Amino acid sequence: MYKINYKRKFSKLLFLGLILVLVPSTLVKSANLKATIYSYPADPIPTIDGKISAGEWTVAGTPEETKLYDLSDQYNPHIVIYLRSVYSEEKVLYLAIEIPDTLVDGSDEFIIAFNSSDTPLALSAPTSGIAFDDDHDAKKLKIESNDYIDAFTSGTGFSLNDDVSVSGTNDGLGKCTNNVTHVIIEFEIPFDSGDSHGRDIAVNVGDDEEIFLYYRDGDNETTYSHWLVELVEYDYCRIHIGLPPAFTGIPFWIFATSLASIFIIASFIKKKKK
Ligand SMILES: [Ca+2]
Ligand SMILES: [Ca+2]
Ligand SMILES: [Ca+2]
Ligand SMILES: [Ca+2]
Repeated sequence: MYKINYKRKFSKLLFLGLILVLVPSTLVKSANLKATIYSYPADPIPTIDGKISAGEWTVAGTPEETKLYDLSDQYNPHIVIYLRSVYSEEKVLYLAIEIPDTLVDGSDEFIIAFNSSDTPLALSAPTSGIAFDDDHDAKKLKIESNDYIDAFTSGTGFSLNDDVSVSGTNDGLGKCTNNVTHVIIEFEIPFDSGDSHGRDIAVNVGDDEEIFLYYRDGDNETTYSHWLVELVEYDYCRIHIGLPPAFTGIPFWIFATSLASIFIIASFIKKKKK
């Protein structure tokens, strides 16, 4: 009589299950870190009005650049986004983002997705095409109406679920303006809102947080993102909450004062020798 080998059958099923779980994430060939945005202690605390006022973001230094690619053809001209960040003692993260766009349309929108779980931010799923991985915190800003939406990735394309739709809370604030050449966006995001329903980030000073950017330029019928469709890869940036390594050892003013002192002493010795 033919006997069913349950052990063998179970191993086969387990193997198949593992393959199904692994396939979507392994389709992404690589994730490329393109820029680290250091978040500096705020001075002053920015006003979230979508305008970069004089002196408001100076402490954050030169903006970091990152490219976003046309989703329909990554070899079409890309756009370059500029990012700056500061944080306050009240544990709030601030971001200033500049996106080239000359005309504001009702369908223009920006998404910043945070890697708030340990899986890759973006993936290529065989059934739904390109997509965000699910359950990552994301903040969306509708450019024309200035509607800020605290959300999280759904795992289907670039669509998001609003935090409030799952009993979460709308945390943070976002505002923008257009200065003819660029859309200027300012965000304030709490380090840790405590909203687990909304999959919100939970960070502290010294932490790194990966981000993936998306911009829909509706009037140009073009969608830009960090996604490199043809290469099945994606770029991402990292926000480091705190100063760059060069600044963490010795504060710059101590370094500058020490250097000046050495110079004065050396000149004095030189004069004496004469
Ligand atoms: Ca401002
Ligand atoms: Ca536009
Ligand atoms: Ca959220
Ligand atoms: Ca939330």
